Amino acid sequence: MKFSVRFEGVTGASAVLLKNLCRQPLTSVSRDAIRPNIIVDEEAFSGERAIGDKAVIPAAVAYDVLDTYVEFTLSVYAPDGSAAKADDGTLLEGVAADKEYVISLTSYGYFSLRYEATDSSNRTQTLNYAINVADDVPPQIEIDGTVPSSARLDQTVTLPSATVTDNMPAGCVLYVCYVAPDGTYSETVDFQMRCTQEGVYRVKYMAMDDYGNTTVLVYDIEVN
Ligand SMILES: [Ca+2]
Ligand SMILES: [Ca+2]
Repeated sequence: MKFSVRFEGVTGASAVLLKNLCRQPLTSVSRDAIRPNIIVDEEAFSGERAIGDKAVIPAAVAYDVLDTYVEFTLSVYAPDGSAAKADDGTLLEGVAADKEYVISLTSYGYFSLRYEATDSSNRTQTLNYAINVADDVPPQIEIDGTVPSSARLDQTVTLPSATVTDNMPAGCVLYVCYVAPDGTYSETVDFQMRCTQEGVYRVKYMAMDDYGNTTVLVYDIEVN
């Protein structure tokens, strides 16, 4: 390696100390202790995607100051953890990362990308990214029985339980709450509600998934 530097207007005794070159400290240590550098266009992975979209994974670059040999690979995993396939049929596990790939986002959740660059001293740099395929499907609620339409004053009503299903069931929650005739809001405990006022109680079964998609079923119970 050869380069020249020229300074102007310098007077007196001066010296130039070169300490660092492309993140590689210049020391008397002869071994290569610095991991390779990876350059990825991160913008390519930003934002939320819709199911069925195609994602372009641009070609990335890895370099190492002291090493012309860098093994540079990419692995892409679908939300279920399996290795993703590019549209051209390539199984994206440990493939060359300096190539562009296109994948079809056919499942909800996070596709994880892992870049790994290793130099010949076996020093590895890893970068992880994710492509987020937003869930836009609200959960479904199935009531396990029938919500009564009337109750007596001072009765404790046991509401039927409910089953929630969703395309991404992990993280789904179900709330069962009720609004008394005077507007007081309460959450049921073990599906039980106490009817202490005359009038119409409004019962709400509300299911929400991890992405905030919500389904609400509303029932009225007349208390007298
Ligand atoms: Ca190195
Ligand atoms: Ca959902």
